Amino acid sequence: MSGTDTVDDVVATIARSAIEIRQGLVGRRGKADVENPSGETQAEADIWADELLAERLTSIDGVAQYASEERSEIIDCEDEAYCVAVDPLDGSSNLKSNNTMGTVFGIYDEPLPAPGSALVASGWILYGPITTMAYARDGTVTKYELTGGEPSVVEEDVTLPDDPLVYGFGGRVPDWPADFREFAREIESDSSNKLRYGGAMIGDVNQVLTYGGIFAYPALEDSPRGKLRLQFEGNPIAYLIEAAGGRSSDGSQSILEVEPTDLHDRVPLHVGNAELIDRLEDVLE
Ligand code: FDP
Repeated sequence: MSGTDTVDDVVATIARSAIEIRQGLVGRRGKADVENPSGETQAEADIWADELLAERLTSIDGVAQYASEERSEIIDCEDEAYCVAVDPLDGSSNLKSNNTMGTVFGIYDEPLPAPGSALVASGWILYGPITTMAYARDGTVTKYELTGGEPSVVEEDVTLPDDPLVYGFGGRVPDWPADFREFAREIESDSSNKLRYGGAMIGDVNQVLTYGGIFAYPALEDSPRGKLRLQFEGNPIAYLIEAAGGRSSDGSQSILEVEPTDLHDRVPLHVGNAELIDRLEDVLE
């Protein structure tokens, strides 16, 4: 991962920066008294991590655009090739309690906002007991451990385990539409399934990648597009889970097929083992 093309350079830069981001969280756990384009109060660390990634990624040859969940406008660069969308700190409300968080990235070969079908690579960093990266490119997923030097591969050709084990659903239960509630009850009542919900999408999706199962942040009664952002969260997660043999859905189609209308569009997100997403789509029909 030392960098042989623009995509490699982008991923190597994010992997290196992740170590600094992790260390830089110390002293930056407070609120910044500013809202992001989705109306959420930003943490000091959200803004800092976004600025650090913006500066580094826009200086890479071949990067045409940088966009982030934490800024309203796209940064246009002089080069024309790849457009990078990041969620610099996913799950930053976990900063206060010192629980898992992540960094999510998608590399598109079309100007943003772009559909997930324009992704050429995506991945996430997980700030857990150790720092790891899951990375998808050319239909395969690789897991790395990051320590600051060259990322070390811990698993190649990662696929979702065949027998699903875990589930995690975001949003308040009373806010779920009746059909999603029915699906959730069905999953909960199967004694082979265990609840895993930590409040940071990346931590919860990484559980699904590791153990098999399903993660969803569904449409809500008063927010039919759910909470998660299509460019920065939905598409990169869907691309990786599909590359690992799973499925993604916005309720009726792959998230990668959703046409964006705005950079900060939201999307109902459901990802996991194909059989569970098939069942979900049957119930939501
Ligand atoms: P956060 O607001 O802390 O950044 O991306 C948004 C996100 O976290 C996801 O990581 C997480 O799954 C979800 O929001 C949590 O939302 P709830 O507090 O509604 O459960």
